[in-house]
Amino acid sequence: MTTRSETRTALDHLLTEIEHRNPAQPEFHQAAHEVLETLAPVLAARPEYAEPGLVERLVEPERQVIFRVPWQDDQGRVHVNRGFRVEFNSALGPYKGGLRFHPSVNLGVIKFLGFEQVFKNALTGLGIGGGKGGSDFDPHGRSDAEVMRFCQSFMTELYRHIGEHTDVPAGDIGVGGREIGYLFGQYRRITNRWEAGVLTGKGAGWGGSLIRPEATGYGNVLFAAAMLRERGEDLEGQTAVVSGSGNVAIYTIEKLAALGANAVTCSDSSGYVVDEKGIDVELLKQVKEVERGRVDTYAERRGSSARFVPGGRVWEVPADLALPSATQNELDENDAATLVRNGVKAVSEGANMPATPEAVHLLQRSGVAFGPGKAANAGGVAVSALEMAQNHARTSWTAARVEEELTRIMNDIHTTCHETADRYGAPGDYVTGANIAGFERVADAMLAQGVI
Ligand code: NDP
Ligand code: 2IT
Repeated sequence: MTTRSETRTALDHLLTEIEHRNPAQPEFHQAAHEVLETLAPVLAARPEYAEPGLVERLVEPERQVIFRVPWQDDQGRVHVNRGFRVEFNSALGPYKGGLRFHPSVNLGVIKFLGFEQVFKNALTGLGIGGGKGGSDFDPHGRSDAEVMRFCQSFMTELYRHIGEHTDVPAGDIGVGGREIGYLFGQYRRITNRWEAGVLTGKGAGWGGSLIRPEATGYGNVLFAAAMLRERGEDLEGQTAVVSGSGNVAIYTIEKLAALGANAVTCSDSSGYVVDEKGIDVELLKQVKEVERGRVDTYAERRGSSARFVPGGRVWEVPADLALPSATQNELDENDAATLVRNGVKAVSEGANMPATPEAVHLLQRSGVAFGPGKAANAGGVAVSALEMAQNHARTSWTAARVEEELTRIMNDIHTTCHETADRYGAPGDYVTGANIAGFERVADAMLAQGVI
């Protein structure tokens, strides 16, 4: 029988090996570290998981594709971006995960996102493997025509790697309904197939699921509500700080309001808005989704209740809840200390890995309920899997039915994480619960399917 300390030593060796074999990928190292450091109890308790090579296979993507994406801007100048698709693990189903278009994208970022996705998708229980992709293309300030040409060029290479039974991309930062439309159009043209299930996040009139745009934000609020319920509280009357002002942030703010809470902030990379009356989500949608503007425009239009703080971080605004919904490592140890000082009760991650490891440890030590992204933001990919199910059945469900399923799935994920944490001696630790529960599902499938 392997002891926990022997297991921990083996995991430490593996982490060192991961850093050597994957140089200059700090985000991937961080994601691997955050998962592996919680697995010792399950590896020690269940000898089948300590089988040589299992964890080593789990941290190595099944396939990684990098390609050139040339495109012409409106002046006819040629630009060359880099495209990525990392197909991480398909033990539970076709690779599934979004595409991110942002100048910070590189292989390490896509690998961290793909690795997280493997566990997240397992937690949904819906038969989807994990993958992620994207490009260092920056859509800010680009015309619709430029974005279209970029998407067409990107798909002209990507199409050969994806398919409804192989790999099913969707949106992430910088990729929303507009981009999915252009990508789908080019896939359909190249392949001459109406293969609706090859991409999710499509328009509702041509195969998209109702509630997919809302699903990540709504799901995160439902997860936060479940964590509060566990402590005998609910959302009614709570104040929340939300970062970001994109897809996830907008629908987080909307659902908080629907459940009686009040989001008082939103942000983008230029700074944040604090709105004493609570963010007016319709105005935010108009500025961000219709006009593709910035949050300072929201503050200008909102009147005296709102103020734009250039360069600041939303975490300095006192609140009961914090829902980071912008990007990785946007909430560090100092931010966590500020939140704790201001009496925060729960932090639930809408973004992927927004809290640094030091911030997570500080929040947990301080008794704050902490929902890790791979559990709390799984509602988006869960409804993507429901979109695939509707596509395969050539049907579409009502919004009420999708939302009912989303609610059930988020509550199930909460219960699974909570019970798994209890079972492995870490009560209330959703990070350990999510990692171990996701790991068990993927590892069981990998063991059953042999060394591949
Ligand atoms: P959007 O592109 O719709 O919005 C992103 C928001 O985050 C914008 O307000 C953007 O501001 C801000 N942001 C992005 N990068 C940075 C940065 N480096 N520094 C500061 N602010 C930044 O993306 P989403 O809302 O879809 O995604 C937000 C997060 O949620 C990501 O971590 C994503 O991986 C995660 N997520 C998304 C899901 C989905 O279904 N869309 C599902 C699960 C998780 P600016 O415009 O100034 O860059
Ligand atoms: O990080 C994520 O889970 C997403 N960007 C959504 C992925 C998806 O396939 O819907």
